[in-house]
Amino acid sequence: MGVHAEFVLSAAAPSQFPADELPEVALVGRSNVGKSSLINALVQNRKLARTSNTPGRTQTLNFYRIWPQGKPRLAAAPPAGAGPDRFTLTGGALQAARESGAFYLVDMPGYGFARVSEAQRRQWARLIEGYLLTRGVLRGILQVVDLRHPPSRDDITMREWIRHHRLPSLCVATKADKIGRTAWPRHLKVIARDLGVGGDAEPLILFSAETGAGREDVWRWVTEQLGRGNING
Ligand SMILES: Nc1nc2c(ncn2[C@@H]2O[C@H](COP(=O)(O)OP(=O)(O)O)[C@@H](O)[C@H]2O)c(=O)[nH]1
Ligand SMILES: [Mg+2]
Repeated sequence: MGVHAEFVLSAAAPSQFPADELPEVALVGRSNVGKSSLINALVQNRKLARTSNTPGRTQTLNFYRIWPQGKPRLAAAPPAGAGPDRFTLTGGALQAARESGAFYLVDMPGYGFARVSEAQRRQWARLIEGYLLTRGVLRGILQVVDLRHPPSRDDITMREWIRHHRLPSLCVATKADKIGRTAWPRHLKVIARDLGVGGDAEPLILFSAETGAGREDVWRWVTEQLGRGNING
């Protein structure tokens, strides 16, 4: 059976985050960089996460539940009801999820789109920082950047923040298919230099949602993180 992935919920505040305590890996990166496409490519489902050409403004965290070995039949439909509880796995379904290594990929709202107010920016920072620093089940962060361009000021700030807080992270340089292969090493070098990534502690991987390049590497990193402890535990 292949990987099964399902959208679970969008959360605008911590009270709305899933409560079933499966481990989580979060994706950060600027709006339109390719976070949703990376999720779709990773689980090989083009229709799971919505991708778009226009930078989205929704300030929500989107939770996708991933079943690496397929979804067991035990995991029945969630009970009806209101609020985040209705998405929460319980009993036999939760047990099955744990045993089969299910986890969440969390698509974070993109940073660095131009026309937002200072108040919106602060709200964004509170939501993101609150999540990344206090989420007990968080196991790692995928920072997504564009292989074609030098990292933006926001990419650098994000990387420094991740490093400052010693959070385990993988830097993924995506859209590799948009430039020629012979240019890859040169572009990777710029990203490694500007972000200080590429070593063992903060690895750098080339990716393409279009061709699937780097998919196995990202999957392996995520799997390794899931086998480790919680980072805010
Ligand atoms: N050619 C190519 N296009 C990509 C890739 N990743 C994302 N895109 C495109 O870039 C745009 C933004 O992608 P999306 O995943 O929605 O970005 P997000 O805002 O970070 O979630 C969409 O038009 C995608 O089809 C990639 O690896 N290769
Ligand atoms: Mg997206």
